[in-house]
Amino acid sequence: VSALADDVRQGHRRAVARLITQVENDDPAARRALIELYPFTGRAHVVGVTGPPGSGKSTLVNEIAKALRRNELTIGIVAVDPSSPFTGGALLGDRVRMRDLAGDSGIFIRSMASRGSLGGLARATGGVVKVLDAAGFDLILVETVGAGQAEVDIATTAHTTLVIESPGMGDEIQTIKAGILEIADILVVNKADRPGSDKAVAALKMMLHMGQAAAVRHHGQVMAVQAADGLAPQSAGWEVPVLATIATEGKGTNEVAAAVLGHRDYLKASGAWLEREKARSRKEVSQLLQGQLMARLQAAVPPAELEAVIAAVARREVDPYTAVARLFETLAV
Ligand SMILES: Nc1nc2c(ncn2[C@@H]2O[C@H](COP(=O)(O)OP(=O)(O)OP(=O)(O)O)[C@@H](O)[C@H]2O)c(=O)[nH]1
Ligand SMILES: [Mg+2]
Repeated sequence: VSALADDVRQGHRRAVARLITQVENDDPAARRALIELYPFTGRAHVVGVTGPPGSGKSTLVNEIAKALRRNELTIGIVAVDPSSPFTGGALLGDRVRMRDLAGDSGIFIRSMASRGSLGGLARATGGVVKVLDAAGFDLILVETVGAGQAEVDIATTAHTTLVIESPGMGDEIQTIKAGILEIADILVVNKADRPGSDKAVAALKMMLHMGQAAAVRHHGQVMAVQAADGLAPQSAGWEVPVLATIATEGKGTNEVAAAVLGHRDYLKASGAWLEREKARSRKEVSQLLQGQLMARLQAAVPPAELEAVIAAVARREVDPYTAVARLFETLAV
């Protein structure tokens, strides 16, 4: 076992920080360390926190972490910033906000900025979570801005997914997507000090109960819209709680922390924990396979040749099925 992996296992903060940097940079040394560390992962409770920009995710993560520290749990925090125009300056903001947690050896905070694609960021996030898991942190909070694929990705990485909404922001129409309700294990309406939060809580509860898949919020009003029925419940035996918080005042945040721990107990007792581990592993293995297959294809077929095949398909000289079958023969897998 390499010295770095060993130091990470013993929870040495500098080693943890160093390996995380290597993971972010996609350093080959990081892969070796993750291979060594993998047997020591799988213990941490991974909690994804997602929701629209500015809904209060970071403030809430800060408060949940504080509440869980009072239960003697050690906490890793990963803030993923997709560098969208909405979140410019979020990294600095997060650092300032989380300063009151700094200096606590039971907490490790890391902000990640995306340099490459969202896909690259998701892969790096998975690696960072493994590092913190192997380092012995009991619970890892991962904040991602709710932007399409990212929120779905986090739901696959996490055991527990928190979706944070905030009541009627301005005049724009906000939609609560069906996907959001499907991935949420715990729903939080933050900024309960603002008007419209009671309505938002009531609407979300109603949507959960009726299996309705979409709502439109307009001018602070919440209207449920009937969508395709037959929406599968998130998981049998777990009733998704809808909680109201004022994160800036620490109100309702103990209840959110309790719900997170309650969901962990539910997952362990019902066997759903293992199911989620399997779903995550399935996704990870298939992504790695796809990556390797693409790399092999690119090595075997020069780009110009691939372009020629694509052009031939476009000209109807060959059908795409036959073209791909021939490409695979070149691969000889
Ligand atoms: N009124 C009110 N403001 C809040 C509350 N929670 C957070 N805020 C404020 O909302 C703003 C955004 O909070 P953040 O915690 O940065 O939100 P976020 O979802 O992490 O934002 P991004 O990471 O940029 O998407 C900040 O100015 C917070 O102080 C709340 O409960 N009530
Ligand atoms: Mg944030």
